[in-house]
Amino acid sequence: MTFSMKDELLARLLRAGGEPISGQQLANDFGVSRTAIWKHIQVLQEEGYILETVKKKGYVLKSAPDRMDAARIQTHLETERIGQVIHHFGSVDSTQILAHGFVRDGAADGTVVIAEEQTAGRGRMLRPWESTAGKGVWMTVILKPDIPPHQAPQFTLVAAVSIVNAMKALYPELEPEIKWPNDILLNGRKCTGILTEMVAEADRIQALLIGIGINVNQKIEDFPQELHTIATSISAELGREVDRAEFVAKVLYYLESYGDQYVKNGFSPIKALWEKASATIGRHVRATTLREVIEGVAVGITEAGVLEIKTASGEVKGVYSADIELC
Ligand code: BT5
Repeated sequence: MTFSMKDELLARLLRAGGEPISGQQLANDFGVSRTAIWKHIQVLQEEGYILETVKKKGYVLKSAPDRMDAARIQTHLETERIGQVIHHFGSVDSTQILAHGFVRDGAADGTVVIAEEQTAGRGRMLRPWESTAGKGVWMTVILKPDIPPHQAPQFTLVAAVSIVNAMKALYPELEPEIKWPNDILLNGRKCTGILTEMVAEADRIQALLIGIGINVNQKIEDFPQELHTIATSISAELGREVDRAEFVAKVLYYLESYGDQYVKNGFSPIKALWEKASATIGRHVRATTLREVIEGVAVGITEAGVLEIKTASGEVKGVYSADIELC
């Protein structure tokens, strides 16, 4: 794992489980001065970590705010690649924009860019994505799978299945459903959106940027008025707040496991999981594409992840990309 000095220090304090660690010990271990350690302790305090100095014994972590610092996520991480490098930010315009920069700078496969707040979070076709400070998971996962560019959209479905399974694993009382292609619904309201972008050459993917926005600890009143009836969060449905760092680690675990399975064994196993969680299949839908509006019954998805809609005339039409209304 790649840690910044602050994260390394936080990881040590978390591992100490309430026992004091002396400033001198930390200074020796990190090969820096005690003043340097103290400066990082101050940064942690400014971020809301409550640290006490026990005389002659050292620093004790008393309580931690709900934040997604790399060290916090990595305490729960069960992956080999995804999340080994995590860039965590306070406020950014969009993790997607930042991730493009990291890709240009040669980011490793599995690098995660995550923020507490986005001021210009975006959805598909540059629609705004509401990203309240400290309440959600706003992250972009950079992947470098060995697949041809035309398979990239399937990774949206891989990500959807991963998030659904992470939710079910940690909060079994929830019943998440996937609305093709990129929404996850809880009780019919949108809780998650996924935006998959790609940097590619003609026949080779250089990097996939999987943008994931999950409403976690918002109350309905935290959303802007226009989302009050269409959006929800994990905590609004559960009736309690949850630990975002633990949840992120679980999402990354399933993303690695299903992503690897997809690259190795193809789309079939993912398709089966996707269909199990689908809110779309078997429903009457209205699909608005860039060219037309198609109405009918969603009958399935193909091996390529294309949605098939059977219209009133009996014709089955394939939809590659659209906004779907469940009628
Ligand atoms: C999406 O677009 O659903 C993809 C959203 C991806 C967001 C992530 S956050 C991390 C990364 N960085 C970014 O800048 N983006 C990604 P789309 O299907 O186009 O849906 C957008 C629509 O969802 C908007 O027009 C609103 O109606 C609605 N919406 C906006 N914010 C929402 C929220 N927080 N919860 C539920 N619905 C929302």
